[in-house]
Amino acid sequence: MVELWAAAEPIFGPRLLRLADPGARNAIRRTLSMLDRTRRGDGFELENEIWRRLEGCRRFEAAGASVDLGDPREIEKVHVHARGPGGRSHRDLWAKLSWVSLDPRDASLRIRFSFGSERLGDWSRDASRAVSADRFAEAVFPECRLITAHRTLRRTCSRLAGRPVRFSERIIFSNAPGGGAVFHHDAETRQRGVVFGQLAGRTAWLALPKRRLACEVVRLAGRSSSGRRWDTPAKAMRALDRGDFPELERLLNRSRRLTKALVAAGDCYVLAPGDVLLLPSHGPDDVAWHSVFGLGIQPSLAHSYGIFGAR
Ligand SMILES: O=C(O)CCC(=O)C(=O)O
Ligand SMILES: [Fe+2]
Repeated sequence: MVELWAAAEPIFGPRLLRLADPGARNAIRRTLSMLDRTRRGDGFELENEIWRRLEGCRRFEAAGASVDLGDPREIEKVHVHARGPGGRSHRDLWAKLSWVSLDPRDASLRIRFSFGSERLGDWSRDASRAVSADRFAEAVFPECRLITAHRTLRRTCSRLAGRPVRFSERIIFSNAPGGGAVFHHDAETRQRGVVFGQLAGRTAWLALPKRRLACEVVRLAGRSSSGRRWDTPAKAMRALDRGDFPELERLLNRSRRLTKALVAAGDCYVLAPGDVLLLPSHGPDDVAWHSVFGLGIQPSLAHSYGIFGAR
């Protein structure tokens, strides 16, 4: 496993999460029904839902709701202040509900927990406020504990990261059938990887280290008319970074040839409830790239957390 992690290979953990627990089952059912209400509209407001879920919890104080008109995918952002122990408080923690895709046919949703200014990247600079945002996520969605309180999973991530870890920048994903995320990576400063836990429904993943993906790009398209831009692995790595070549985008996200080649090479994972996928990230070139598709006929539910070194 250590070798896979070092090579930025995804690590699949089948049937790891304890979904039989009745509390967890109820929490998952409740969240799926909340996401259904979001899709239907019907006057659903995340703000009301959050305050209902936090009733009697004195650690968080309402701080309003907003919508970023510059982000076409955002539906609603709910802000709170946290009352910390010893009077210490953390201001402007938030939960942001948005569509995953810009494609109106894709009803996939996500809820991200973070704090402060998104555009200024506050999340990357304040570990103690991040821990408050993690607690906020856990207070609203107790099913977080399926991952955060999983001793073996936590121990494994710590062993791989070489130090104790915290799970922050939490995102809840609900992929609609046929919807999901195009090829991307999650390399961020200080983020050592991502842990993704499937709680309901199924998702299919194409996931592999960027260096191997670059080799596939060369093999399948390096001799095409515009392929001179990616006819060596080194050039393909840079082309992947740029992300603005329509032909490369088509190959990555719309080509049967690439999908077939990756499936044949063992780079496709189908995640069922209870399964976990770890996506290592050691830097911009040594990171697992991935794309995700919702399977089945119902929207899925999953949690995805950034893995960070704990202080
Ligand atoms: O489930 C999705 O739509 C995307 C998941 C993902 O990219 C991640 O967890 O890093
Ligand atoms: Fe991702």
